[in-house]
Amino acid sequence: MTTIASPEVDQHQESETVQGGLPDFTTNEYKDAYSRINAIVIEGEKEAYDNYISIGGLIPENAAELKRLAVMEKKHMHGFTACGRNLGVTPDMPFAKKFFSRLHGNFQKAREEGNLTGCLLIQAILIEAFAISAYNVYIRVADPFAKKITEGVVKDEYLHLNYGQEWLKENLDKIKDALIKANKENLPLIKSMLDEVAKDAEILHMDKEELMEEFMIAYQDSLVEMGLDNRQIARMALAAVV
Ligand code: PL3
Ligand code: FE2
Ligand code: FE2
Repeated sequence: MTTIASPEVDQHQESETVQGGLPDFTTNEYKDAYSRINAIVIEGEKEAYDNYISIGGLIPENAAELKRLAVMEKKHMHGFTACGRNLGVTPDMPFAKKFFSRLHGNFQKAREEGNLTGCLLIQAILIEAFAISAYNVYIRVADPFAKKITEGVVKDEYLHLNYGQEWLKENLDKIKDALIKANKENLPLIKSMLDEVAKDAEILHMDKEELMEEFMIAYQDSLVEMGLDNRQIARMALAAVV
């Protein structure tokens, strides 16, 4: 009776993950994980559409531009729907709705309060940075069909992040306190969403550390661009761990 796993097998599996080898897209395990991840992305793009339309209601003079961003999100949603269909996967939409529910609730609350800073931080900074990190990592391990679609999508997500960043930058003096408060309430949600998706992401050969790194790069870059100093950025980032 053998009780110890063969070291050769372990090594082989590990090197596949570390080197980011492509997974087998046809296994039940892959498809099961993909049914949740694909749903998250579809739901995220759908909510992003709604959120940019809502933000347009709060900045009427930018409503046309925000409508253009929203339309891109709808296109992303259709693209990712095609990715699931291409693999023969049915997205688990109820799971995805629940996955976004707390963040969605905070966005609705900010919107009702006319808290534009909160709305932009949630959608244009946190959700977009989350999407950018996930899509950049996914592109390296996606099937060829999804890779092509995701490459097109991620370019748009930088535009969306940039939109929010520029508005927050222009208004920074007035909104800094509201920004810090909204960050404290919402960055921890992003962290727990990342924790929640990590196991399924691993099956897609997406590494959690890499996702966190990519997120922090996009998030911190945007805070630098807004004009926050190192100490303020460190404080804001630490809201994820306390
Ligand atoms: C706004 O433009 C997009 C909002 C989507 C948020 C997505 C979060 C992604 C999470 C997890 C990993 C997925 C990767 C791959 C894609 C099929
Ligand atoms: Fe998008
Ligand atoms: Fe976006």
